[in-house]
Amino acid sequence: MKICIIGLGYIGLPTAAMFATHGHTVVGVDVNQKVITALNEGRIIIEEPFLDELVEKAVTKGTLRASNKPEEADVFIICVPTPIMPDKTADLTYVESGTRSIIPYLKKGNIVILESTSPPGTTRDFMGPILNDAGFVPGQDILMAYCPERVLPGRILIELKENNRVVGGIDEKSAETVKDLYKSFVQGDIYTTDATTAEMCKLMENTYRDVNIALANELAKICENMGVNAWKVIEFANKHPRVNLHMPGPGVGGHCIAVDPWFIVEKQPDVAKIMNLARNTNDSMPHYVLDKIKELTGTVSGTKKICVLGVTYKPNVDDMRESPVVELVHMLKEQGGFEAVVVDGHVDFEGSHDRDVYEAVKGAHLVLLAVNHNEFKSLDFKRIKEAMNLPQVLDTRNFWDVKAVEEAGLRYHLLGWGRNRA
Ligand code: SAJ
Repeated sequence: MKICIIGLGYIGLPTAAMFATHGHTVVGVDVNQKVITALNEGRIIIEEPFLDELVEKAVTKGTLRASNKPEEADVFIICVPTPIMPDKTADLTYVESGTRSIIPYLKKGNIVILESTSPPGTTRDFMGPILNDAGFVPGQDILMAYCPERVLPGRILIELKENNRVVGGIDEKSAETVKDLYKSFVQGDIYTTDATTAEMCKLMENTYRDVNIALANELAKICENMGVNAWKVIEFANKHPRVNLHMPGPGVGGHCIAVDPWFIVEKQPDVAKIMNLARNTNDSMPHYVLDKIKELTGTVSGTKKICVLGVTYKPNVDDMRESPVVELVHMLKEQGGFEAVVVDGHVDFEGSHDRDVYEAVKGAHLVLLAVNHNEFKSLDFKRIKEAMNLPQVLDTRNFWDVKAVEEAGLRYHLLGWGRNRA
């Protein structure tokens, strides 16, 4: 089939490359000229394991190319962002413009698929009427379905292939046809249902994770107050066959988990109470860490230098979207009295990319381990201790070995461990 994919971001591009290497011809459409130029030269501009090779293979084979506008095809897949607005409701502007952009190229019998994470009802009640008004009755003139992605950045290509998927059709024929299409590269099971159920499913997967992380963050605060180590509680409680406590941390980032629960809350604000509270609990974590930083540097007179290790929303990715660490660094600056020096080779945040850890810790009053990137695992703690003005670390990820850190002469503080308050 000829497939036209609208949006070549973290999901659209890998999906395009998969279809293009599994028997289909793909044209990817994006508004960003840099993405188009790179792709047509067989290159990519994001960091994702194996994606560069796959894209190069497809472009060389002639089955994948990019353009700045849609063209006629058998299938249209919309993979655009659905950002969140200040009032915590979904901004469907790009879903709308993406949908409208395909209308001039649409023919009867085509398949239209939405992949973007969207509030329940978006496919049937938002996209459907736009296409209907343009003369294409969904289910009658065109097939239409919602088919959410569920991949983890850093493992996108593996998960695109191996994960199970849900396809929500506007009718049964749409669901079955789209299921067959994705079978070209999906090795996991594909389950079919209606579009709104599939939308709710996608949102609930991330909400489940968000609520569980909030529970872990609440536990971390409780344990700090009670002189207990939350990480030990989690480790041992998870030995129970039906318990899977998540991990505390400086907050929840990324464009999925920190956003998706709001898309359910916006539809049912009076009912979705736990989801709302969990979001607010996780959003409070950067403030909580800020208070800890203030506490640990309270004795320092003059500017307090904080060396922040990691600024991405999670380890080993080059993505800073909704990163709680970015928020924390901004808060430190707004406070006054703090100098924050960030080290992160995955992204360039105020010079973080080329900064050396041992240079950055010089004269610092606290090292904050904010993101557990692999390269921060085995540092020379003695060297760090010698360079610092106040030799102490705050580990927000339970990443370092307390003994190794303390043997080097550094004081070790762990988020969620109230050992000094026992
Ligand atoms: N985090 C914690 N504690 C934990 C787990 C995560 O604080 O125990 C934090 C991370 O540090 C990070 C944030 O949560 O800031 C989110 O990271 P993540 O690895 O949990 O998830 P994402 O946002 O990278 O990807 C999620 C995945 N959803 C689920 O695992 C249910 C992925 O499968 C989805 O495809 C993706 O959202 C998406 O696109 O919706």
